[in-house]
Amino acid sequence: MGKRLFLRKPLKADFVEIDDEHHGLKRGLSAVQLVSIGIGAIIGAGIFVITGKAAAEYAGPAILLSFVLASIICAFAGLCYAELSSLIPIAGGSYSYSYVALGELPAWIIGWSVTAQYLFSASTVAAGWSGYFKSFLKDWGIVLSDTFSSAPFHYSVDAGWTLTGSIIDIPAMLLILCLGLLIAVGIRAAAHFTSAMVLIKLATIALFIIIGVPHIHPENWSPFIPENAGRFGEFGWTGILRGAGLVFFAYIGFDTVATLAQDAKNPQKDLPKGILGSLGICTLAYIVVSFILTGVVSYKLLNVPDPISVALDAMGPSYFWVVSIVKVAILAGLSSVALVQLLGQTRLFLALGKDGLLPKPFAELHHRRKSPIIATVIATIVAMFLSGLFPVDILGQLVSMVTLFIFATVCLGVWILRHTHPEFHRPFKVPFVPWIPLAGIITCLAQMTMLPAVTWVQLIIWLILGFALYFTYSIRHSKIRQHHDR
Ligand code: ALA
Repeated sequence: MGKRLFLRKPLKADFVEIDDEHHGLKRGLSAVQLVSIGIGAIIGAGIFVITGKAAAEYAGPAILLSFVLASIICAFAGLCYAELSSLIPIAGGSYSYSYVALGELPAWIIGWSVTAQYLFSASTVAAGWSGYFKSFLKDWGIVLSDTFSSAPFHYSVDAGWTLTGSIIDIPAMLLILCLGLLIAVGIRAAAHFTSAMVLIKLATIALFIIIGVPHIHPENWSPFIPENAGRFGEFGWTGILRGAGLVFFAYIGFDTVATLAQDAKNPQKDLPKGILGSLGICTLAYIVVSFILTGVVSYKLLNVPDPISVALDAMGPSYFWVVSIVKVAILAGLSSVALVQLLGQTRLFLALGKDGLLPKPFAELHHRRKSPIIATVIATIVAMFLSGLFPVDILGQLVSMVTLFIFATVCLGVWILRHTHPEFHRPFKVPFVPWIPLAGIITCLAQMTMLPAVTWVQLIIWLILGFALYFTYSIRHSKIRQHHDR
């Protein structure tokens, strides 16, 4: 029994499908194109939304150090992703890598965690989108009632879960609904529009920097590292660490570059350039933006869903047009990130359905549109519900938690496969094994311990649900088991 829980997908088998799905993208991607795709997938609610809460509650102006810390963890994990995706070029990302490296049960746990990552991050970004949408409308004299445009629940370490008086966040839900419809009609190409968004996002950031600099009040940076409030994670050095756990969300998406191993012209050289290049550029952008943000307004004012708006509004009415343009660009950028996350979820459901770990309908394609229609409907409904009810920070923290967990497993996978399959051809190899994978595992686990206790509770509940589903359904329908028992 124990052994069968860890049945591995062989690397070369009839039922391991080579991933042709992402070949809608041009083959022969250069390093520059990879960097651009990475930036397109990375920049989103992390910088535009979560930075505010992380600065206001945990790190103060030192939030920029949190960004640096988080980027180092991502660099370790990014290299490990690159090796696995070049070695195991099949659909499903980290779920599939773990199926080959670690076996079925760990793969299910990862697949289930990636489900949380995608669904919750699509919802996080949608909730962030709603904040900017309201702020944009307000500039034009249209005030949406909070009752129907923000989450009914709020969580803080001091007060625990409280009711906000709102009922539901309808704009966030509508955004998810529209994206779900786009995916349902088979508009996979829409995902590629993320790379087109790169210029818009970078231009937005550049504009924010240019108009922000003259409005900096250096006294807002003092003290740069606010004194610890007497509790772990509330300012001081532990606050920087906890802030890093939160803003880690801002870097999610670079793993997309790693999944393009088959499309890169020269994976050995270009993948690390793509991953580290996009991470490097985003780190720089994040540092400068957070520096200016906390310089223009006091970090204490940033605990809102649209912190960039707070800074822009503080610059005065003469910037009205620029402010409106920046807000529209942020709305467009956030929509594209949410789209990619939701799309990723439908693909993952498809992979889990094909492997028999989720019911068959998850793997069914619409006869004409060839898109996984049931998977799309389910993912859309769940994400709508999450984005309508929960606040950005709670959703974002859970996403950071599960992503760190996934990254640690990916790093472990590299190490294990070097031992079990040293003979396989690896178009890209992580240097200094086992040190880099080990550093990845340790830093991810350390970062997980920095996140608030409530996030651990959520992770544990999510994993218990996953185990329950596995032992009641998946174990009896798994394709690989049926293949093995034949
Ligand atoms: N990194 C992405 C964002 O910040 C998920 O929205």
